[in-house]
Amino acid sequence: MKNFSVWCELGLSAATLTGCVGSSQRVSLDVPQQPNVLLIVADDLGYGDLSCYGMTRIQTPNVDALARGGLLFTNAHAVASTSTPSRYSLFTGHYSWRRPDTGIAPGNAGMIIRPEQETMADMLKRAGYVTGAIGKWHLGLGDRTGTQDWNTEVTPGPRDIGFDYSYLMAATGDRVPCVWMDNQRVANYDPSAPIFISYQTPFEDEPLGRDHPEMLTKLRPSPNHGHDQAIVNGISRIGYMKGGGTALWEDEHIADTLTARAVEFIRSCCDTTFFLYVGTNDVHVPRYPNQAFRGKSGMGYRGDAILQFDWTVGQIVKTLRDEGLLENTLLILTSDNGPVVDDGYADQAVELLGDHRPWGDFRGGKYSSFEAGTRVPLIVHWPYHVRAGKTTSALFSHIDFYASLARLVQGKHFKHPDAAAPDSHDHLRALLGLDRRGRDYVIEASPWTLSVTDGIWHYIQPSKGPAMNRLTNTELGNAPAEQLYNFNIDIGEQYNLASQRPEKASELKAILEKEKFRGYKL
Ligand code: NG6
Ligand code: CA
Repeated sequence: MKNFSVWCELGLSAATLTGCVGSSQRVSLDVPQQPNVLLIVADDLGYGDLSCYGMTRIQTPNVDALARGGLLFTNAHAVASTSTPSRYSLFTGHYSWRRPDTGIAPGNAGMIIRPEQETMADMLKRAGYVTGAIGKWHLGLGDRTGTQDWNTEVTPGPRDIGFDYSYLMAATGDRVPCVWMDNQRVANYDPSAPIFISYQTPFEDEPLGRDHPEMLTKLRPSPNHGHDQAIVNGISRIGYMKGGGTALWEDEHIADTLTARAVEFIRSCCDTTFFLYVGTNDVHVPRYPNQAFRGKSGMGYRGDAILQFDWTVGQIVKTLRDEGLLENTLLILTSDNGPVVDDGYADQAVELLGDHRPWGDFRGGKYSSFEAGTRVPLIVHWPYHVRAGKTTSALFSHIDFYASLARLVQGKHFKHPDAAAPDSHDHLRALLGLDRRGRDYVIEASPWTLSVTDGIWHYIQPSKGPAMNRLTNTELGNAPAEQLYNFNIDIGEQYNLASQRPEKASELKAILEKEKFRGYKL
């Protein structure tokens, strides 16, 4: 009953809940139970990449249906404009920029979140949830970088930070090892092909993409991006790899593999409350979608990968519906960072982009301090409690998932363990569409600097970083002087008002300084 009181405080109604539909019967519960929590994190999916966010070039009907049945955020933010720091903060409620070691992780990185650190999965597990992580990880596995033995159990791992079950890509599709990790062991391990990984030295007799372009039957790297080392499945990667045999993944089956695992997990949790994180590989490079989607968007593999992402969402929702779980599942769909078009492979994303704008009306993209770096899609769907078909401009940050979910499942008087999620605040009311304002400000991190927005003004701290990522053709927002933009009159961040509005610049700078000073260390 403790959750009932939480919901009453929030002004929500208690109703009869229809529980899991087993093979033969429908169970009616007359007290509310905690919702399942399903967090779908797309990779590099931009604010403008979904039709419910105004895209017209291709359609994402499954995501759009979620938006129609739930709440769509127009001002939601990832913590950082790249994956590792973004996901680190999402899971821990600790700003990645407080740590020097949360940059884009190599595939052989040691586990960045240490077992003693609290995560969202730990918190939900304590609240009685069965927890799972499926898909893209990119938070390191094992004790120390480069010391893992991939032929045995790799530990520590997700199990040590709250996940009962995991089925993961260690890093990204473009980095070795190119195998699935099933509960911290290589899935379908092939004993005839032991696995060795190095990010320093090539293995003798293992052909590299840079020397053997004729072996790159599926994708070739874009000039100067690298991605020309180990060849797996006709695609060259970052890093060196030997072995793997029949355990090596096939890129065209990454989406269906992780979708099948997610469907299985949901079905297996029919009688328990669950938390499932699904990190899709779509729409990260290398983009080599399933045959069912290749060539279907007319925008090249990037567009096809968006269709594939939408399919994954559709399969997950269908499973929830079929199992009678959709009504009481809090489904959150978002992206880890802003979009990028050419991120390393000649997949025609640039040539076929046409008038599609993955970044919406915002400037920059992945890697950037400009707004498109972290302003991401966010849809919240929970038929039992979230009103359908609403849009909210509440300012929301991934940093607050921990505290908001803790509030939901543990109630107001729950005390976090010491040092848990120190930067996370409870914005459950905004997350559920009951508070139209949300946060007072959001801090955004790029690999070079920090910025802060109050939803109208955006202040970017001076930085010595490059102005452009010339490889990806992204404006990074780095400049030696302060920048201040006003979204009300200049959504594309073209007019720097720092010298006209010094008092506003100082006000936002002071917020950043104060946050930096708090400086929680773990
Ligand atoms: C970059 C890679 C890019 C991508 C990114 C990580 C180069 C030149 N580019 O360093 O291809 O892998 O890292 O993307 O190596 S993320 O979405 O996982 O952060
Ligand atoms: Ca990403």
